This record gives sequence, structure tokens and C-alpha cells, in this order.
Amino acid sequence: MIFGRSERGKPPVEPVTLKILVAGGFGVGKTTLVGAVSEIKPLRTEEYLTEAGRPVDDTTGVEGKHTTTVAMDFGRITLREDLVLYLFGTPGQERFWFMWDELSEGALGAVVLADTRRLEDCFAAVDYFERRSIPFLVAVNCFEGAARYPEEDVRGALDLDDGVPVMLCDARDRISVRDVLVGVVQHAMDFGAERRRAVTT
Ligand SMILES: Nc1nc2c(ncn2[C@@H]2O[C@H](COP(=O)(O)OP(=O)(O)OP(=O)(O)O)[C@@H](O)[C@H]2O)c(=O)[nH]1
Ligand SMILES: [Mg+2]
Repeated sequence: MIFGRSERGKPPVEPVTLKILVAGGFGVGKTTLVGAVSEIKPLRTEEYLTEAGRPVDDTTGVEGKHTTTVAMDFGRITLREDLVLYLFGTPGQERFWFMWDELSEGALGAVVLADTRRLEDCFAAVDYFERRSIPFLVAVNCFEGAARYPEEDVRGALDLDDGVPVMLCDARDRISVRDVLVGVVQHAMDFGAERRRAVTT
């Protein structure tokens, strides 16, 4: 064959693409997480934090933070040759939450990123996914200087169901984030299988 693909090589695999959300409170590291693993230049919608926003935009613990996500982050990671994840980072601040419904459309699962110094900031995200039966796991972003708590303590504080995985991670580290994403895909698949069993029995 002169034109077209060589027949010797295996035909390219059409990858399965899955949509994963990255949610959590303000400044917990969602944009950082998407940027750490994305193979494409992540799409960001960052705007500068302003003086006017100071009373509501609490940067305690993340004083180096100067921008915030106003719409979404978008990135992509190939987990396997036949499995590609599209990552959608949600805006953390309450005033942009109207974006969440749009972003969660068709999502397989979600990562709720948490900071143990202000765990309460992720209550809303946990609640959001529980209500919509979207499978999620909680990934604790281990900031330096933040106390480390055992998984059980985090689970208790967030009142999570037993089936919800809790993982520790570093949102800046590609390998660590990759492990979290593998975890959420695995959990979403188990969750789906469980639900199908519940329906058929
Ligand atoms: N030390 C440390 N700093 C981090 C880590 N993750 C993020 N940061 C810093 O924390 C700040 C917040 O990170 P972002 O990724 O913008 O947080 P976000 O969750 O996207 O914030 P919003 O979109 O505004 O809600 C930035 O200054 C990061 O450099 C981490 O794991 N350790
Ligand atoms: Mg962000």
C-alpha cells in the first residue's frame, strides 16, 4: 500500500475519554492539581484577587495566592493508551458556583480536594456530589505546615460514607495527582457496578 497507514502496525486504539471534576473550597489547590498533570497547556480562567474581594476571599494559609478561578480549569491526562481523562477544575468561591451544574454534566466522578486547616470549606462540595449521586473521593492536599491527620479523622470530620475513599496527596506533584485520578476512576467504576447490582437485585 502506497497511501494511507502501514498495515504492519497495530491500528491505533480509539481511547475511552472520561470526564472528571476537581472540586473543593477556595484556594485548596484545584488549579495547581490540574496544571500538575495536564499534558496540554491547561486552560485557565484566573483573575486577580482584588481589594474589594478581601473580606470574602480568605487567603489564610495560602498567602502567596494572587489569583482565583472564575469559570473553570481544563486539562487532559492519558492514564493508559486507551484511557484519557478530561479534567475540569471548578471555581472554589461560592459566588461562582452556578458553574458547577454546567461542569458536572456527564462527569464520571469527582475529586474533592481538601485542606485540613479549613476542612469545612469542602463541605459544600461533598454535599453537592452526595446529593447528585456522583461518585467522588476526598484527596487531602498536604500543605507544608498543616497538621497531618489519619484518614479516619478526615472521614469522621466530613461524615463520609464508608465507601468514599480518602487519599493524601500533593497537588503540585504529578505522580501523586495521577494516583488520585486512578483512585477516582477505580472508585467510580466500583460505584457504578454496585449501583447496577442494587438495581438488578
Ligand atoms: N505548599 C503548598 N502550596 C500549594 C499546594 N497546592 C497549591 N498551593 C498553593 O496554594 C495556592 C492556591 O492554589 P490554587 O491552585 O490557585 O487553588 P484553587 O483551589 O484553584 O483556588 P480557587 O480557584 O481560587 O478556588 C497557590 O498559591 C499554590 O501555589 C500544595 O500542595 N502545597
Ligand atoms: Mg482555581
